[in-house]
Amino acid sequence: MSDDAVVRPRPEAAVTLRPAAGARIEGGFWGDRQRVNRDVTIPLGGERIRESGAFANLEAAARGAGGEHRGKVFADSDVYKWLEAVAWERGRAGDDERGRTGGDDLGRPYAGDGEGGRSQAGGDGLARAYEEAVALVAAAQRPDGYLHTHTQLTGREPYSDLASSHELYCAGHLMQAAVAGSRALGDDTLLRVATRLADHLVKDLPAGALDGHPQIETALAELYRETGARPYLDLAIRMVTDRGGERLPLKGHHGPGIRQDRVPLREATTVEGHAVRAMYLAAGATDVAVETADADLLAALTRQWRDMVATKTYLTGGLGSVWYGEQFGGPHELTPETAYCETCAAVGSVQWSWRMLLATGEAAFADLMERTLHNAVLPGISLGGDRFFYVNALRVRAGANPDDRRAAARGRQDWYGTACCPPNVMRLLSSLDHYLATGDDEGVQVHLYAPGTIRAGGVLLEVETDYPWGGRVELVVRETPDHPWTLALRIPAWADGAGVEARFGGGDQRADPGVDGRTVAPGGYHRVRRVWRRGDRVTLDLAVRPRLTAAVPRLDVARGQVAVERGPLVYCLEQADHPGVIVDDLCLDTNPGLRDGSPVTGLPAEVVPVVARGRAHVHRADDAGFPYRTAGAPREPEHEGPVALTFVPYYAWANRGTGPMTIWTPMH
Ligand code: FUB
Ligand code: ZN
Repeated sequence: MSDDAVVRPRPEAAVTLRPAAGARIEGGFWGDRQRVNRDVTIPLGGERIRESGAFANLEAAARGAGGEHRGKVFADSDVYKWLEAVAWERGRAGDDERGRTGGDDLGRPYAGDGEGGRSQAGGDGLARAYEEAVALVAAAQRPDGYLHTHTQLTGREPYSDLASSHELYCAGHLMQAAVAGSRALGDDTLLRVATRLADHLVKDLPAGALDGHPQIETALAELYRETGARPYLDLAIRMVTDRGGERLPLKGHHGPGIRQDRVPLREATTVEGHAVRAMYLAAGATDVAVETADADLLAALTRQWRDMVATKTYLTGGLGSVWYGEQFGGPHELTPETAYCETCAAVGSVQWSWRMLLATGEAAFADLMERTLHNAVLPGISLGGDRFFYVNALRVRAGANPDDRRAAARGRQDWYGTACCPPNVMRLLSSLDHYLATGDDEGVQVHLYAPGTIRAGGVLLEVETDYPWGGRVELVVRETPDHPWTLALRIPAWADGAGVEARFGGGDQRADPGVDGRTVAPGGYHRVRRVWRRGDRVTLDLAVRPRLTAAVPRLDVARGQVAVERGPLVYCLEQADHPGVIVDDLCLDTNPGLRDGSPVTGLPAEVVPVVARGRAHVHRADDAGFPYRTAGAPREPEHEGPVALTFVPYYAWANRGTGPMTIWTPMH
């Protein structure tokens, strides 16, 4: 995106923010991940959350009992995120029952009264578990609408410790679950709970009060969209405006930045502090900017987003390089082995970029979403869907200390005492269909490529692809209005050499300058406007092939090193593929280059590895002493070689045991 790109809020973006019932993933890369999410992760997550005591807290609150609260102060939010995931998932199952082309339109999903529509699909155990949990949440709510089990069970005064209590953070997650229940299932049970709590906030929250952990801002905006109740949006506006005034009390060594309270959002030039909090706040502020057509606020957010991408984003899209306080580091402080890259921060980043995309239509936002989804969200969950990473390091050294439960060196974990990440991945995967495409008066914009269908404004597109393994995407027009409309296809910034060609049905075989087989420019949308006919077919070739990526010099921890990427996927060297050598010692020969390899043992057959030739540095006996020597002093032999290098997609690492791994590989 160029610096002078027009930044203008588009109030209609609020409409497209509604989930795209008409966009539907059917199998393929993401469909597989969604299937595992539905069949393994969501049921298992429900059990783990029950074991953590979060349901017991709600039961105790429902009984009006005081006493012990189990788990973290934000334990309620685990239940709410899980409920949100289940609601979206059940909505998708409902789509199955309606048939593939069901739903209404990108802008008005689930419209109508559910004639064959909102079945209680997923009909079975999941539906029952959902309904019981919703009833429990409703029962736990105080008669005056207040709800936060930690406060209720410990008898603390509501809203008396907002800097730490996470009361509004939990309220926000409840609201998002409620919005999902309403949109996906047409069920307003949770929505009624959420609006009573929101009304309590509007009435009883002390003037100027803010939560130490932003989250509620975007939730209030969404609740406003769902209900039309303006006070909810007004409260979100107030919270976004008041932020940055150093209002929150400080704790320990932390300054106000960690709680996003150091610089007012309109003045901020970068992101700072706790990465998840920063992302959630930015997403909420973008909602506010769009709803109020506030161009200044959107310009400030754009500035911050650009600076984040330019100086504080890992190659994976991961965010946060400082473990202390789970924070952003300084510019270009992007050390691979101490990367924090919390999975939740990646989820928050997708949410923010999605809102920026809707507000501006700029492809750069979709580019970051795609990078982050594949390489920063997905690594947070195992291929089997039952083990998780909270922290996503870009490098693990031989002998790395596995003591901290979050340490990548310890491998994926069954669950975490702070279990924010797993249910965040669940809700994102179960709602991923919503992020594929948008529609407006111009036509249809396709942002992410997955097999399935896209329905918008009288258009029905069928998409076939095995992306990201292959770069070919076939889009077939199945239904179309008679008037001209524009098909906008995102060409990712990495897609040098991408091409588009078309076959028009309906007897119209004229060449079209937009689709004549020529190469199209990466880093934007390729637009084709015409009167379309059923059966028209556009083929996009995104030229997916292995490539080498280097970092700017200021990112000195990566100087002299390269990363392998292929399409939207970042690759890594993993110990499992390099017996007899240690990954820490490997370096890459760029001659004869990179090529696609054959399937590797222990990973699904469709995973395309990248192979290359490399060498291993010799680790000599005297290297085990003081590991420094006079610069330039001869050291023979330097290398053993050649070594066959196998790079695998980073998201798939640590599924075959945990050992050394690196995304950046030295060139010598
Ligand atoms: O504070 C709630 C969540 O716990 C944060 O978003 C995560 O970073 C973890 O600290
Ligand atoms: Zn998390």
